[in-house]
Amino acid sequence: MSLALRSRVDDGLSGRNQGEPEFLSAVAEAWENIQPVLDRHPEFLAANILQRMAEPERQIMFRVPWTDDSGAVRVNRGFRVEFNSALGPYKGGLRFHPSVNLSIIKALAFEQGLKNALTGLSLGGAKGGADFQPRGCSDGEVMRFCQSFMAELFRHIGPSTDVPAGDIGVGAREIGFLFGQYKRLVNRFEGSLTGKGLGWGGSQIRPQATGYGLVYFTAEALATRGLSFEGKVVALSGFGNVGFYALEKLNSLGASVVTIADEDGHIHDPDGIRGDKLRFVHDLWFKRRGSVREYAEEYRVLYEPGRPWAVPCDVALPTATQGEIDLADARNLVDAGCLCVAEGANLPCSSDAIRYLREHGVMFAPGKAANAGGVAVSGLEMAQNGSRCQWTREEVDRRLKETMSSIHKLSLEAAEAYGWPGDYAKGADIAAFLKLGNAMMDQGVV
Ligand code: 2IT
Repeated sequence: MSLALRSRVDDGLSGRNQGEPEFLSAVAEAWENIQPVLDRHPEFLAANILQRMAEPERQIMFRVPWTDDSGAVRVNRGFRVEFNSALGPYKGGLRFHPSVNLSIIKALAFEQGLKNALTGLSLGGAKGGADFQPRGCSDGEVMRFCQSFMAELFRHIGPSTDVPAGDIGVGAREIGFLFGQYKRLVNRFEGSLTGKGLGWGGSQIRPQATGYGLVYFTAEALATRGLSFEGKVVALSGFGNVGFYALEKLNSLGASVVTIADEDGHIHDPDGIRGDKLRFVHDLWFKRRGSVREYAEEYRVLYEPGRPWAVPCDVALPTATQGEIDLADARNLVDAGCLCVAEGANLPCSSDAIRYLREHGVMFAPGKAANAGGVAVSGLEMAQNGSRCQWTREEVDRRLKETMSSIHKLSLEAAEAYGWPGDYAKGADIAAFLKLGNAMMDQGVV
């Protein structure tokens, strides 16, 4: 970003948010992308929309004490950043992972506000979580942690106030424990969380939504170049809540997924992860939280430490976490012949990686557009809870597909209208900013 531009949009941002590199970089990236809007609509600058949009409406941090199985008292730090409510109740996931800190949660909450704007549903932006590692804990420990976490969070959330969901480290088990404690504390059965079990207020397709949506979005992007997933080779990283269901959908569309990865390394299976292997991968993650090394041992394929991005592929789908594709990885992807990168995770690609991919003609789909399927189906879960009904699988899948298609169209049209044809990153930020910015303008100085 140029110096003149920086001073135009920064307005003390870095000074007020020291020690928060993830947050500053998420905002800088978005502000750079929306420059053409500011040139055409100086009223946003006059109303100081940028400074207001980069300041969370409320940030909650709290102590989460719990007792482990040995009787020792442990303490974690809980967060909920309620970023923007101009479009609806605060909405966004909870992440339990040792890397969680205020900077990451603010970055994710800021992104979530823009993402949610793209869904066209009435959803504000938020994110939360704790620096807690559920992996390696017993069910009892996870339950006691969730109950303690909710003992504080419950006073801040509600179906029309703030509706958390899952994210990394928060799946069906954790949502169950959190919901049980919430209901006990408020004495009301209501939709204050999404990702609930199908038998108690959950929606069809919610577990699959982010992965399926990612594939639907990417298929639309490929179609703009006359391509489809049929016969394409796909490199995938995380194989959990997002990656596994993407894997499933990709197989059904005739693609061949040749890699999966975890924090330590990746496997390369040139025959594709299909048939029985899919069940193995399912159990590896959802039952055992095991290492991909086990896959390599079971099917006698290559295991290597490090990321999977140097493997020859047509499409790369980072589905693990933030910061998993840097400039060196982007170079590897270009050299490996990759033609499209779509973010299933939030903020997996660094700014210089994104620039490099774009400069080398690789289609790039940003997470706030490509992975919005999860929160979109959360929005549908809220609608079903509000009317005390449950839609069929086909109905939810149809709406998910429609939503991804509409986000794709919105992003492309905004990119075209503001002078960046085909640039999904700029298009998504511009479309989201216009939706959120205009709502804030209409609602006055609040
Ligand atoms: O990053 C995300 O969009 C999510 N973790 C889902 C949020 C939600 O409220 O469903």
